[in-house]
Amino acid sequence: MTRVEHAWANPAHLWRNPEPKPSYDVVVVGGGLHGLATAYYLARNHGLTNVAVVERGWLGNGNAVRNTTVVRSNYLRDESMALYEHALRLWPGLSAELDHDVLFDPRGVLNLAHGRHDALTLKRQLAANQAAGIDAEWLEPADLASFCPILNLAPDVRFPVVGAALQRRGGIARHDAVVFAFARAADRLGVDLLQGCEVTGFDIENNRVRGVVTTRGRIGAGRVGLVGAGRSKLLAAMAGFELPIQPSPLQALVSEVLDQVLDTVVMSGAVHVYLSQAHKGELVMGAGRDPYTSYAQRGSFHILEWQLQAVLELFPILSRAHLLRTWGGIVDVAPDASPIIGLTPIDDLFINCGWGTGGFKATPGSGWVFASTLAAGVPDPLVVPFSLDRFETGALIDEHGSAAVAH
Ligand code: FAD
Ligand code: PYC
Repeated sequence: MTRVEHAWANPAHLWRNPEPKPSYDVVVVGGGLHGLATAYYLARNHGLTNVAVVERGWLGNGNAVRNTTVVRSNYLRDESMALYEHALRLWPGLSAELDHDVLFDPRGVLNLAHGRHDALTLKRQLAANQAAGIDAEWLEPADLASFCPILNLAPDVRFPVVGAALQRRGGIARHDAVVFAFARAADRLGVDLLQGCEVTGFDIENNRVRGVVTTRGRIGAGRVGLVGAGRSKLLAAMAGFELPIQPSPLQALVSEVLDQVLDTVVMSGAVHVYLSQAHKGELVMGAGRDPYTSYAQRGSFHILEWQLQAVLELFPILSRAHLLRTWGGIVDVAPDASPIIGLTPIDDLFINCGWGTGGFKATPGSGWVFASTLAAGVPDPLVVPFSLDRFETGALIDEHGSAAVAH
C-alpha cells in the first residue's frame, strides 16, 4: 500500500483505511471539502454506499484546510444566491447531523463601503439579496462604531468608511472540523476513503468512463465525479477535454493568539483585505489572488505586505500584533467567477470545480447538489445554470460585479 506521510493518514480511531475494491458504483475524485460532502450525501440522501473517495494525498490537504472559513450567501446573481443560500441553510444543522462540532458561528459578515461608488454597489447588491429573501442590512458609521468598535472610522484617512452591508447569518466555521465531520460520517455509512491514491488517467470506452487509473491500481466505476479544485484542469486534460479554469495561488495569514477583539468578519474591497478572529484567538487575514498561473501551494511576498498594510489602515490598534504564519492554496477560477457543476463531454463523468476563492461556504450545498447529480445522472435543478456548456452558449453567471474581496 502507498505510504502517506501525515498523521491523518492512518487514524484508525477516525475512519477505516481500506484497500480499494475492484469497482464502485460511484468514484469521487478528490478528498477535499466538496468530495467528502458529495460522498456523504450520496450515502445519506440516495442510499448509495458502494462509493469511494480517491485522494492523492491526505484528506483535506488541498484548499480544505488552507481556507479562511468565511461563510455567507450574499452573492449578486439569482442563480448564485439560490446555490449559496441552499448551502447556508444547511450550516446550522451540520454539527448535530454529522455528530461532530464544526464550530459554525454566524457572527455576521460586514462588507465596508469607502465612498459613494462602493456604497451604491453594495446597496444594489443588498437590494438584490433582500429581493431573493436573503438577509442583508445597511449600517451607517454610527452603527459600525458599536457593531465593530476596533474599526478605524476616522474621516481623515485615505479611504474613509462611509457605511457597510451586513449579513448577520454569515460567519465562520472550523475548516479541519468540517473535513473530519464529513469524512467520519461518510465512513460510518460505508464509503471507502482511499488516501495516497492519485488519479493518473481514466479508463474510457466508446466515450463512456469505466473507471479510474490510480497509483493504487485501476478502480472500476459506474460513474465518476471530479472534485479536484486547483488540479481540475489537469484531471480534465487526462480525460481528454478542456476546462476554462485558471489555477492560481491565494494566500492567507494568521497572527499570534490574541484575546478576543473582533467578533464579526470584516471585508473591504477598496482597501483590499478581510479579517476575522478564529475561535482560538488568531486573527485570520487574506485578500486577492496572486495574478499568475501556478500549481505551487505558495505565493509572492509583496502580496502579503499589501494585505498587512490594508489591515493596519482599517485596524491601527493591531499595529503591534505579531504575524505567526502565512500559507497559500491553489484556487480554480472560471472566467465568470462562478463554479462549474454538471456533465462533461464524457458519458458518466461529471465535474464540480471552479469554486475559486469561495467554495468553503458552499461545502454542504455543493455536496448535496453534486450527489443528486451523480445519483440521477442528470444535473440537479440548482446546478443547471452552472453547466460547462455556458462557456459555449454565453449564458455566463458573472459574479465579478459582486462586492466581495474574494468570491
Ligand atoms: P479541495 O479542498 O482543494 O479538495 C480538492 C482535492 O482534490 C484535494 O485534496 C486534492 O489533493 C485532490 N486531488 C486533486 N487532484 C487529484 C488527483 N489527480 N487524484 C486524487 N485526488 C486529487 N472559501 C470560502 O468560502 N471562504 C473563505 O474564507 C475562503 N478562503 C480561502 C482562503 C484561501 C487562502 C484559499 C486557498 C481558499 C479559500 N477559499 C474560501 C476557497 C475554498 O477553500 C475552496 O473553494 C474549497 O476548499 C474547494 O473545495 P474542494 O473540495 O473543491 O477543494
Ligand atoms: O468567499 O467570502 C469569501 C471569501 C473570503 C475570503 C476568501 N473568500
